[in-house]
Amino acid sequence: MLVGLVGKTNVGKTTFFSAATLVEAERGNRPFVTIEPNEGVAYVRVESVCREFGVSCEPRTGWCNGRNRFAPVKVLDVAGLVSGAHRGRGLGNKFLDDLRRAPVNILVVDASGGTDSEGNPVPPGTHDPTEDYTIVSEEMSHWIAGIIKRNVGKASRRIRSGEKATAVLADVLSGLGVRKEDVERSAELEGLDVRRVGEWGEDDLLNFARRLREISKPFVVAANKVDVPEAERFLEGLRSLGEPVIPTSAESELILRRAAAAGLIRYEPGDPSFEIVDESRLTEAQRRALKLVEERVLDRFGSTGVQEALETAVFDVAGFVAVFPVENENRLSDRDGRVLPDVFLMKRGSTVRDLAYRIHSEIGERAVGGLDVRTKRKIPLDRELRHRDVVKILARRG
Ligand SMILES: Nc1nc2c(ncn2[C@@H]2O[C@H](COP(=O)(O)OP(=O)(O)OP(=O)(O)O)[C@@H](O)[C@H]2O)c(=O)[nH]1
Ligand SMILES: [Mg+2]
Repeated sequence: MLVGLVGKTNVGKTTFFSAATLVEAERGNRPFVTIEPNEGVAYVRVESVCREFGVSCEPRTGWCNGRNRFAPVKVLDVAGLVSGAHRGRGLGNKFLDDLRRAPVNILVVDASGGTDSEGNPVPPGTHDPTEDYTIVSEEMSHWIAGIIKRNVGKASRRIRSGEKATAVLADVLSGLGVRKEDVERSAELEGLDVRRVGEWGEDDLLNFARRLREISKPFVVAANKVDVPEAERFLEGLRSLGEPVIPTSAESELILRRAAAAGLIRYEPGDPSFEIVDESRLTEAQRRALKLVEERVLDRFGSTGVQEALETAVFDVAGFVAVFPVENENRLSDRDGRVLPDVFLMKRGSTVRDLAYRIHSEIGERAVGGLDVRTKRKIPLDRELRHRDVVKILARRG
């Protein structure tokens, strides 16, 4: 599971990335600091099943605090965009290709209104951040339109030779996770005939790409820099854009995660508060920074929002479910006795068979069904997985 971070330049994407993954990467208050993408692992919370079964998790990756199991997701931070990127402005938009594999993107905007259209710092409150949103959704639409354009000759030939038009176009865009239904729906909404894609004008193509972007590349908007008081006035406007909006302070999350890693505070991602371990170990500057995070972010918004943005993206928007595979249904362990070693994030609609293949292709081939460990009932290979299922795969001997 990959979550992409997109946005205008200088809005805090890399800060969000570092806060979520604790991977160091260059940040700075100027446009185009990031050039090459940064990839790291963040964790989303899944209510753990260990308590219910009276066992203790022994995660291979991530961790469990008895309440929540933290499941790994990859996060990709890419270069920033400016308007006209598809015409080569700024760093262009070709790097969006890196986001092909992401079923959902977090669109980071500077909700404080403190960066202009070009990503230059301006006084907070002077730039409307809904424009940050428009720049990115438009550039993503141009990116999709560009992919179709590059392939339109080949696609038209395939259609003329009898292949179904929607299938051909979905195939051209399959790297983006676009499905036939998405192509059909977008064309229908725009009143376009996919069989004649070769004759579409620029506007037809772009309108089609906009629809397709909405349907197949959804956003969660991270309204970032809410620690800056001016952000308050822009939240309503951002909420009217029709996408989920999560107020975030990536900078605050980074401060908290680092302080926790250094043993200065007790804090887990997503917590509404933190606890100072030992006052005397804090410098005056650290004490002041933590106080600001508490007053300006945690007390007002309930959390830094970074965790909530990730979880909204993975579970609510991309619709993934978390599944716990086990080999021993009594001990909830793998073959080596390791208790609840994994939690897999699986696409909505994934089945017991998909889980078997995810464990190992050979297990996938030998699987004959599953066991729902909660009910101890057998379940068929085509049964859809549900969030927090605990499943044992039943397989023929190899
Ligand atoms: N006040 C405040 N500043 C933030 C926050 N997040 C990031 N910043 C600041 O915003 C500036 C840009 O941060 P980056 O993370 O480098 O932004 P980016 O979107 O990755 O920028 P590019 O890679 O250059 O496109 C830096 O000065 C950060 O310290 C936040 O939550 N609050
Ligand atoms: Mg960056």
